[in-house]
Amino acid sequence: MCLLLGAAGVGKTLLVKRLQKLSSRDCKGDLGEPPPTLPTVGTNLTDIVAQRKITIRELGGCMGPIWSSYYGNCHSLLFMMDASNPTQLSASCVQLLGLLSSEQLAEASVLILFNKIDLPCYMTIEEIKSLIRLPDIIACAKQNITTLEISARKGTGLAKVLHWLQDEHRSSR
Ligand SMILES: Nc1nc2c(ncn2[C@@H]2O[C@H](COP(=O)(O)OP(=O)(O)O)[C@@H](O)[C@H]2O)c(=O)[nH]1
Ligand SMILES: [Mg+2]
Repeated sequence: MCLLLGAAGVGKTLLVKRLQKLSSRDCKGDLGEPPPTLPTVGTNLTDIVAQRKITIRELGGCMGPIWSSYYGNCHSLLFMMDASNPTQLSASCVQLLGLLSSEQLAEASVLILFNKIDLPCYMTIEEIKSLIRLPDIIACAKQNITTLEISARKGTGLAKVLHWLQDEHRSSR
């Protein structure tokens, strides 16, 4: 099980739809137009077949208070932030610190995704790093943390997300 967490509207649903398309046989590198998404009510489960079946559970930002009830069998964690929204970044950072300090997630591998880099006003990873002091966060965390800049809309970086998932779930429990 892979958990996908992040504030509302950062692009989680679009990401899973894109990953599903990307991993399906009929996608020959062409993602096409981004499919419409509706705000997720509660939680959303999606299976992706990338060599083996990986189930991604999206949990909406407003479910933050009960995120921890899903930590139990979480092997990997995707944490998504909106790189075009500096005000939301700091709030997301607080949520991220909470996740990283959770005992139940101590063994999980973490991929932090900075989405929406297709927007003209997005912050680069360097800017975000200094804003939320990312190097300190990574140095203090028990987990293995990777970061990626992506655009779920344009498809930028999504192949790397899929590879990360494949790697993490290769010898999965
Ligand atoms: N410009 C841009 N918009 C995006 C991107 N990813 C998602 N969106 C849009 O952001 C909105 C919220 O997306 P959604 O996947 O429902 O967010 P969720 O609440 O995190 O599940 C939708 O209108 C998406 O089309 C992206 O990479 N770039
Ligand atoms: Mg959603």
